[in-house]
Amino acid sequence: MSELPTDEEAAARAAEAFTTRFGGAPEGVWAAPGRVNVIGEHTDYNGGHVLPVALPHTTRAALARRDDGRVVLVSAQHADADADVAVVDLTPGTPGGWAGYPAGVLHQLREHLPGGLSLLVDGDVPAGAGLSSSAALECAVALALRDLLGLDLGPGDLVDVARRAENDFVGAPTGILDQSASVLCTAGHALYLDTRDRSSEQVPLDLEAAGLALLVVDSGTTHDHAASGYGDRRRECEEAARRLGVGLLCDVRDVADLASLDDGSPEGAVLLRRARHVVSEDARVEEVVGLLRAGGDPREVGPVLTAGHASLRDDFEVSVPELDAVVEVALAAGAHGARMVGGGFGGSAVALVDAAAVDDVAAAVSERAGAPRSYVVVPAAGARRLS
Ligand code: GAF
Repeated sequence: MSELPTDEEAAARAAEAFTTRFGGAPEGVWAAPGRVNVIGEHTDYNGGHVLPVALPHTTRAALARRDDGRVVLVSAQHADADADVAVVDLTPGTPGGWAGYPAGVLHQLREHLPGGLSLLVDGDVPAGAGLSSSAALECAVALALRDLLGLDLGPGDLVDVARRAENDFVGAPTGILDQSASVLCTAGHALYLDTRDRSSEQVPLDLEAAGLALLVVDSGTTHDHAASGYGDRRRECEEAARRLGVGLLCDVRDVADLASLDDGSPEGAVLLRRARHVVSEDARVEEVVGLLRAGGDPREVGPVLTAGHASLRDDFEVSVPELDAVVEVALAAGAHGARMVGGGFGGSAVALVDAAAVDDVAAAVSERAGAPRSYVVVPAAGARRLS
């Protein structure tokens, strides 16, 4: 569990690295966080609800305009992978790698771009751990460009710019969960978001007061087929909705109304399982929000999280043995509930644990499930200007 810099320290570090690299000070430094979703997985592209919190881990973007028609993108975390591209040559896929995410945002806003841009990125959102390091990067750059160029973009517009960068430039067919969390979350709250009409509510989440902690556990695994698996699930959900005659799967409110999907074919059985996860998961979001709003003991949320994991493992089939092991070990070590988070096929899990048991649970998942890192997460602030 590593120490994170304060906003002031993070801004100073990014500005100094920018000056070292580009020979002049940046015009500002912006930050956006990664996220962990409390519950509501694979509901965002089905018109359902999500309940993320922002991580205290952020990605910082230090920017300055330039006048030679080029965008120069450098990252403290990818020292040998600078990108230097003419503004007119920004096209989906070019540049690729880490630079594709900020470049995608620049591409979205290209008609507003000045004669060029220098960008330095620094951050501590764990990459490849299912904690939305890519959305943090996109959102930091989108907010920076809005402020720097005086663009008339509200929070929802920033979410869309960042999400389209990911969908259209990088080519990942994600929903709006990650970018919404990074832009809209506030400290001390979970964001209850209806992904269909975009209405949202900040739900107070003071676990410390209840003697609890959210422990995020990086399983240490990422799987090559994460991207293709995600796309497959999206297509299966669309096909299930089509067969049910609804626009989006979350139009169905009761799993009993999914029975017609099972037409006796293997494919029908698969579609029933996929749809059952989505519809039951959306109900779990409402259940958790109901429990938190009621102000009772947040420990009651635990079994709902664990049920969410079983659904992602058995019905949606996006877990992997490493994540299942983290969940089982965390529960055996005393967690009130645990589940994998994010798209799946690797990445992280979250466990709801008594504050006094954090060290025991972290040690257990490290020793018995091989998890390399754990973080205690207090719901943090969304994207913001640092300097
Ligand atoms: C990934 C995607 F980017 C999100 O849009 C969401 O679908 C999530 O997987 C699953 O809930 O993080």
